[in-house]
Amino acid sequence: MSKLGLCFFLVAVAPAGCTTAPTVEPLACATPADSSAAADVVLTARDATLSVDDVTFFAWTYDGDVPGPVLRLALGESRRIKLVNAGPRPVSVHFHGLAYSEADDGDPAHPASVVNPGCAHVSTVTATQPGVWPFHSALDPAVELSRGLYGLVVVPDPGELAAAHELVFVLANLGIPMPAAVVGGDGDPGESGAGAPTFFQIINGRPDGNAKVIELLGDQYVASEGTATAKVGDRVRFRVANLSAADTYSFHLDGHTLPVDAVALAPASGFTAELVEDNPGTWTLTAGGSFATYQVDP
Ligand SMILES: [Cu+2]
Repeated sequence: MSKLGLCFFLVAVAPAGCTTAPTVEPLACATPADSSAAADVVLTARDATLSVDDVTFFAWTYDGDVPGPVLRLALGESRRIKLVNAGPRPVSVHFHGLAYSEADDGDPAHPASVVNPGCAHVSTVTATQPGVWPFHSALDPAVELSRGLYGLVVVPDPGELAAAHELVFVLANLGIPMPAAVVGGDGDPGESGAGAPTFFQIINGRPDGNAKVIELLGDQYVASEGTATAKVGDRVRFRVANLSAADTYSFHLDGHTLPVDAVALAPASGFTAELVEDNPGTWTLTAGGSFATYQVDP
């Protein structure tokens, strides 16, 4: 086909112009049957822009937000977890603390679990020990974690008492912000951002006191805007995890004594702490350079 003919053809299908016409071959799906397979949980990888104050983040996400979902599995329970890739680049999911077969590892050495754009993969995981366990994409974890591609699995200890409030705090950093004006630009806008900060410490996906509230409601963890609250006399359980790629965070809650006052959390580690609330006030919960607010009513 002549160059002119090709250009005419492209104009016909793409009115935006015929300057560049990338002919990208779709990548094959490693596990094509998984696209229509049943699952207990579906995670959808997709890009999202998150705006906080005057800064916009170009994030890579599970299910459109950072952090991704917080799942709850009973000890001994197995789940089929389907990762659907609605984003533009390969993605995976790699679980900590759960049992799974080698093919579901999610790293590049296990190609069945690498999910190309438009594809899906079902992993079967089993909760074999109580804990607060991260999951994340493991194709280039340092980059993927700093973009937001992570979530949590909570496996409650069967001996735990019922709590009035169970609050989740995910400590992390989001490394690639951009000014709002860059959103929608050509190429990968996340790489732009002259004059913008280049690094944010975040709690529940947001910097500087904007932490989302992630709370157990019934048997699901639900994220919302606002302030985490409890009242005097409530049993309050905290699930805390560090999803940064390389930074250890010191987690501290003002006005309260958790089992240890400041918990040093290495990357990819988590803990559970609880208390019976006895100290009314508006308290600050700090980790690294970020904070969240926790309000205790009398
Ligand atoms: Cu990991």
